[in-house]
Amino acid sequence: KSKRMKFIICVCLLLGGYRLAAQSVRLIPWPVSIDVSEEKFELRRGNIYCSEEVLLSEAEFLKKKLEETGLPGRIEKRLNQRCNIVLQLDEQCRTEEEYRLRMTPDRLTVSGKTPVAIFYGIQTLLQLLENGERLKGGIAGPCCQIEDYPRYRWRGFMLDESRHFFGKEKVKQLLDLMAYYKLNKFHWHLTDEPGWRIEIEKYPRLTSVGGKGNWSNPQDTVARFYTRGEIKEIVAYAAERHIEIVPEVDMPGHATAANKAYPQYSGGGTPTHPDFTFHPGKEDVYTFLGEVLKEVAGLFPASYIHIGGDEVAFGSKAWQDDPEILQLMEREKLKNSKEVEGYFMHRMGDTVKELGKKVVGWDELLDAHPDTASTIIFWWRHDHPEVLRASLQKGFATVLCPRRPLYFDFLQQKADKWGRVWDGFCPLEDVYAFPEKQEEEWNLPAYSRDFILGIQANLWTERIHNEKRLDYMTFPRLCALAEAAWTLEERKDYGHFLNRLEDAYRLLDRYGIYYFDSRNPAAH
Ligand code: TNX
Repeated sequence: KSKRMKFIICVCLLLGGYRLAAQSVRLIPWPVSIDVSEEKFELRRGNIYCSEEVLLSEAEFLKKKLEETGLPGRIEKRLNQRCNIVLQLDEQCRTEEEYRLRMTPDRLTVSGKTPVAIFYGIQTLLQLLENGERLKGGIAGPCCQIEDYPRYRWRGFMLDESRHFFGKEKVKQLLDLMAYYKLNKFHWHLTDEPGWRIEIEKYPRLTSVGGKGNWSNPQDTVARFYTRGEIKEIVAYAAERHIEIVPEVDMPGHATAANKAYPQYSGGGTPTHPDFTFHPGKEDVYTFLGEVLKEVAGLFPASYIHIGGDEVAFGSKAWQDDPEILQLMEREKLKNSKEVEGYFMHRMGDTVKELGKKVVGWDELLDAHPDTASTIIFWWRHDHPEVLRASLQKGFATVLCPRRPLYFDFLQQKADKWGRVWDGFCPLEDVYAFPEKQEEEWNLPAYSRDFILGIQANLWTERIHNEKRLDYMTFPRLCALAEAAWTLEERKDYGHFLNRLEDAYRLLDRYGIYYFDSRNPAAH
């Protein structure tokens, strides 16, 4: 009996020891499987070998990052004794993004089926180095064997630069951090009421006139926007980090900035939202927006264009007594403004498809009955789970970005002073627990879950008037989002995550980012 007891105690100690060892390695997002051994690696330089030419850009990326941490790097032409980092394609991995990291004291090997998988292996490696033990002229840490792949394919973050404009350095910093935490879609909200932020060659007034003004200061006299050159630069920067940028041109509502530049396309609005809509009854409007989308499609290689479609009712009352819209209604047998909106979205959706792209829209787009094969729905109205159910039941690829808990313009706690509230807050813990915590309320049929493409957080910026505020509202919620998007449900553990956040805080300090500190959540 006592022998058996001893055996059980031994097993417990071993397992406990293993758990502790695994927990001493701190990664965000937490991987699918990790084994930590007693052996240690020591890295004093990176002699990187990659098995195929397609991996060269990943090797270059790694080399640059190693140099930033003070380790000299070089890319080796042939596999030899010196090579202590090996990147290699491996057909055994099942999915596109799945990678493996094998470590021995003298070699770290990252493998995967595709360059993107290798890229994620590199991010994991960089985190291990970031959190490793600093030696004189090197970094050491325990050898780990990791197998990893994401829970969701769409791991997104949206930034609204119409309400306030932040510029390319801030965007690049966000892309850096997104990549580090394995997020892969950057949704760029570039047009709305206060400002139009993307240069369109054919319609220069969109930026020269529409680019002036922001939420805090509508009278701002400087036009703030991205030139075509800057857009290309940022797209390339994101591509190096395997982030796809999804541009949004919001229509037919939220169109005020464009209408300020070209009043002939305005469909009117209300006293609180003047010139809020594009005019759905004028053919010229479809030509104008078709040209805009054509340029946008040329600038962004992503296979999607987001055409908005949200909150049109804020301005479409003005349509009710417009003679051209009444004519359109008669001609197309449309009964009300909602159907006019559907007609408009259909036509613009067709334009997007003709450009060879998929249509992305806010969940109101469902009312226009788009086709399931080429449309992605963004469910944002958290208080309408029936909309999510409808989207999934009809088979639409659906991205979950409900206001609660995924709107990062919403406050994280009661004490915070400046931000939006919607019958509650969006605390770190709720972001982390998404979607399991909410899922019970949605009542989704099991099969319909397969249509959930992924999750995304949205940073609207009416109340984000400077970079410091942007940082405070984004971090570390972005880390929680990343883990919610990547880590398998059964591997999530909030306590463990808070522990690992220590490393994120150190990194954010180094970046000079002003974040919400979960260890000391004072009001800001
Ligand atoms: C709703 S979400 C909006 C945005 C606002 C946001 C503020 C959505 C599709 N439309 O225009 O900025 O709420 O939280």
